[in-house]
Amino acid sequence: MNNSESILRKGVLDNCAFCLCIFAAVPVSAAPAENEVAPLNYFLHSYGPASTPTMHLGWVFASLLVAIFIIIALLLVGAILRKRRAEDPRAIGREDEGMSWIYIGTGVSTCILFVLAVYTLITLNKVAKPAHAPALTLTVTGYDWWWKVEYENNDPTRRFVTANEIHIPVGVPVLVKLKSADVIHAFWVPTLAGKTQMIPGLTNQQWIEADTEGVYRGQCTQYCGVQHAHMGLEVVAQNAAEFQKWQEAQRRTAATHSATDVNEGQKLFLDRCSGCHTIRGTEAVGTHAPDLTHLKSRRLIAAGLLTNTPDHLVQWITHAQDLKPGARMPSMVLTETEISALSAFLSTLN
Ligand code: HEC
Ligand SMILES: [Cu+2]
Repeated sequence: MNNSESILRKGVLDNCAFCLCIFAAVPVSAAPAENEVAPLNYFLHSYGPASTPTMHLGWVFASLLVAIFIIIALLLVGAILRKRRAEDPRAIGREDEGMSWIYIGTGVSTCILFVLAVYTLITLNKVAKPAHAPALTLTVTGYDWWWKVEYENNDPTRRFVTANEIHIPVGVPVLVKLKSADVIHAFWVPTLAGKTQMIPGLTNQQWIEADTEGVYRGQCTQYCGVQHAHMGLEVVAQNAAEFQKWQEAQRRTAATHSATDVNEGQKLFLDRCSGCHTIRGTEAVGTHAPDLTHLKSRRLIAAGLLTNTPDHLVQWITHAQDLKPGARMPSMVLTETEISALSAFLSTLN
């Protein structure tokens, strides 16, 4: 089994683990430590005010439904075990016998459903808007199968673009405008907020806020094609100083270097990759693939599929179609010398 196969298998296993976790839903009380990924199976936990009311609602619904299930199961078992009084000629029942139980049951269910409906509306209202005005606005656009992330600013020179990794400062609401470049996707970072659809031609919005520093995993939740399962993202919540530092670094264009192999790599990139990818500060201005200006600063590549190591980068570039079949990037055919020149160039994209 070659390396790319083993990586792929791990991805498949991750997905199975995710499905199992949905049903396991084990309560975990600790907040994720800094730089620890809060996995998707934390969706019954909340690390921010946009998701806390929804999480409470979820727990109330789940507890109530489990209680109702148990009560009904017990009643059913009771009814099955109950001995029929054979000597009673009315044992089978008159037509109207037991109707009062139907009235009581319907009445109780109606009251419970009414209370839940009111509680749901109150919750919806609570999460509709943040308590104070958002400190930051982002536009996230869904593509088959990755996320473009644009940081807005009144000053156009301070705007910048990145992909698949969203950084936010802790403790402040962030407005996220949601668009799609192709089909319907849905943005979901379960520990921070509910799901919102990304619909072509429409701009939806939602807000997210993290109470504690950490990395929160997100996922597309609207089936959008063959690689839907590998359309993940990460939200990295940082303290204000670190976030500012990150933002300043992202605003810079790519640094130029004079080493020969780096130059060779850059030429190769312009020839082979710039039709799709942008590297700000170079002539690469492609718009249908992730912006790679600060590729090295990201934790993961290919929308959460692989960790961002030099080895994985080479495997991705040469075997994209084995690792993520159907992805909108071809497996690039490159010689050993081309690979090392390209790697040298990519390693400068801090
Ligand atoms: C036909 C368009 C196209 C070409 C040509 C192309 N790419 Fe890509 N590339 C993409 C798309 C689309 C993605 C996103 C794939 C996904 O995650 O589903 C991508 C993803 C990547 C990523 C991962 C970025 C991230 O942050 O997730 C890297 C690195 C990358 N490409 C490097 C290259 C290099 C180097 C070349 C040239 C040798 C190249 N690409 C050529 C379209 C292209
Ligand atoms: Cu999807």
